[in-house]
Amino acid sequence: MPIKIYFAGSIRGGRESADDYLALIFNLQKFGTVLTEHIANDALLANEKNLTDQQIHDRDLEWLKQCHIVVAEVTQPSLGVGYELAYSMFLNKPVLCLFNTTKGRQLSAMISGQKYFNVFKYQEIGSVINELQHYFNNFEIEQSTHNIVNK
Ligand code: 6K6
Repeated sequence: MPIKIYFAGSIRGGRESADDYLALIFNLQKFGTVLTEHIANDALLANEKNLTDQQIHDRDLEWLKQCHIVVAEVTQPSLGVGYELAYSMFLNKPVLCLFNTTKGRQLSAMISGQKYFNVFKYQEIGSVINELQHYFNNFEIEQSTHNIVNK
């Protein structure tokens, strides 16, 4: 069964990191199915506008429950992403947060101060690709060793 990945990135919080989301989702698709491909795709995102906020919220939480791993790009502050991170912890999902240190921002202490989240700081997207490879290799080894079934 392919790994289901929930990618989180800012939408209404601002789209300054949208190019990074595109590169990240492209690379994440090498490791599994990205449930939230629309986050980097403006055409798909436009379709989302046909849904009510409640439909978006309920659907996204359903995907969060189904996923095996959460990967969040957290450079651009976003209430929605913060909420998804807290919810992921509540659901016991493995979480990898990616933070670009070159954008003049500081990561919220509520994320960097919570040991549950794996925070990877990067300067360019190439180094994230290596980190993803490492992270997903470990995840697969853990899954086969402990026969973890993520619900
Ligand atoms: C399109 C353009 C403006 O609003 C939309 C439709 N909104 C959303 N569509 C899909 N997922 C959403 C939407 N709004 C929030 N989310 C979820 O919260 C995504 O999974 C993102 O990871 C996160 C973004 O939250 P905000 O607060 O930055 O919007």
